[in-house]
Amino acid sequence: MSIVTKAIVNADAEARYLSPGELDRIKSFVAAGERRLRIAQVLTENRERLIKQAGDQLFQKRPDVVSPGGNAYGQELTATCLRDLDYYLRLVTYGIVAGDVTPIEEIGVIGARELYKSLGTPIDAVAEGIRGVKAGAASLLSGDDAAEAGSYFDYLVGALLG
Ligand SMILES: CCC1=C(C)/C(=C/C2=NC(=C\c3[nH]c(/C=C4\NC(=O)[C@H](C)[C@H]4CC)c(C)c3CCC(=O)O)/C(CCC(=O)O)=C2C)NC1=O
Repeated sequence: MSIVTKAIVNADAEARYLSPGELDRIKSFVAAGERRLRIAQVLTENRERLIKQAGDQLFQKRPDVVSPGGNAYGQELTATCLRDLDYYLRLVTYGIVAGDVTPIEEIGVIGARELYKSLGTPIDAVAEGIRGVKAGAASLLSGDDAAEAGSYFDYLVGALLG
């Protein structure tokens, strides 16, 4: 839920107008909207490059995952691994646009640890891959924008590592 929807749901539950505090928070949310959209746009436009670079870095740092017996060994599983990184970048763009980590949490975090455990996927390596996407994203953005985007990647990595 975005901060706007959340405030409306809360206020309506008490059949009241939005409070000055809620209106203030919505005001800052709207004021920062253009910036959030700009960040999401840059990441969306560069998604292929970001994922490819992060994958190359990950497989250099963790050759075990793409070696025989590794969870991402072979063309098909390597592609599935890169797809997962792409999924996570997509969710990060949702979070940035919403100004809220809830979409990332609901779509990509809840149940993920159990899923990866059952697949035998090393979650620390997934986290390493996401950190690589974060670093690539930072190199495309200005300082403030990089920090803003970075906070969503950090949330994701922290939540996956639990
Ligand atoms: C949008 C929310 C969403 C997420 C997050 C998601 C993840 C996800 N990753 C999967 C598999 C997988 N995920 C990986 C990923 C990796 N293996 C490694 O060693 C690397 C560290 C890592 C890449 C960074 C691999 C290799 C598989 C296939 C494993 C297998 O089939 O044995 C699967 C099992 C089904 C499938 O193969 O598609 C799911 C559901 N699906 C979703 O809908």
